[in-house]
Amino acid sequence: MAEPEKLADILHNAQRGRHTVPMLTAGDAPGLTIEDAYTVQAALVQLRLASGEQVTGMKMGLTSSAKMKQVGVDEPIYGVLTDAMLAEDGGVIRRADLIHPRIEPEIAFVLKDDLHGPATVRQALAAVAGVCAALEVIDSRYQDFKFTMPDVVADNTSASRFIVGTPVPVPAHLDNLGIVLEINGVVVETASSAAVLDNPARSLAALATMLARRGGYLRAGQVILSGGATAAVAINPGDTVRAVIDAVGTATVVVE
Ligand code: OOG
Ligand code: MG
Repeated sequence: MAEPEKLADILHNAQRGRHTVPMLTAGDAPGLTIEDAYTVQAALVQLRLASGEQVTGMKMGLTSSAKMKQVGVDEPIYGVLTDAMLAEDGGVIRRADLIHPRIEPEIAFVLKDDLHGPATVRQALAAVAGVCAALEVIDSRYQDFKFTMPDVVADNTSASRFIVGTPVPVPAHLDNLGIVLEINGVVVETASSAAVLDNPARSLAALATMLARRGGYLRAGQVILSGGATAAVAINPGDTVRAVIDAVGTATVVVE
């Protein structure tokens, strides 16, 4: 592989310059493995930290068949969330800051304790302070939003913006909650929380387990996105987007 720092630079510059780049596997790093890709992702996050951002959470991706089908990649992946990606619930994001953004409704967890993997669903839930409705804005740095699994991992799993609603205590059952994505009051996608690995708490446990393989863990206070339950939808200036999740609540953002 080319130097991870060099590959991270390509993606960092694309994000900051709001332009796409060819897939790394199609040019600078044809033999990029998943393992290498997580090293590139870590270097990419370092570039953000060096410019003053702080890690505030993590995200799972490709945890539902709707998402796997949309992008043609069929294994869960994870990425890192920073404070610069967080938009306020009910707040505004600017289309002009982004490349070709898409939005998806998710269930998020807020942790009250550190969580080390490998973890069971029960252990994962024991570390949870609350559950929130969330929206994730993904914005692949690759042309036409097309990538292989190592490419999307290196690109911090397309992470761009996220919005979390008010946390509520963990509902008794998380495995069959209705999830609705509305744009300008019109329902554009619906799903059950079962779409996310049968239960979004399983996604949280799987994340802790995957992180443990690289010596990482989840920290108290972090927000964890469990993965989109529906396909992601393109957003445009003027859109008001809302995720509505049974027994959990809502998260809203306005695109200007
Ligand atoms: C990769 C990110 C996937 C999710 O929730 O499944 C993701 C992508 O679709 O660009 O965030
Ligand atoms: Mg997502």
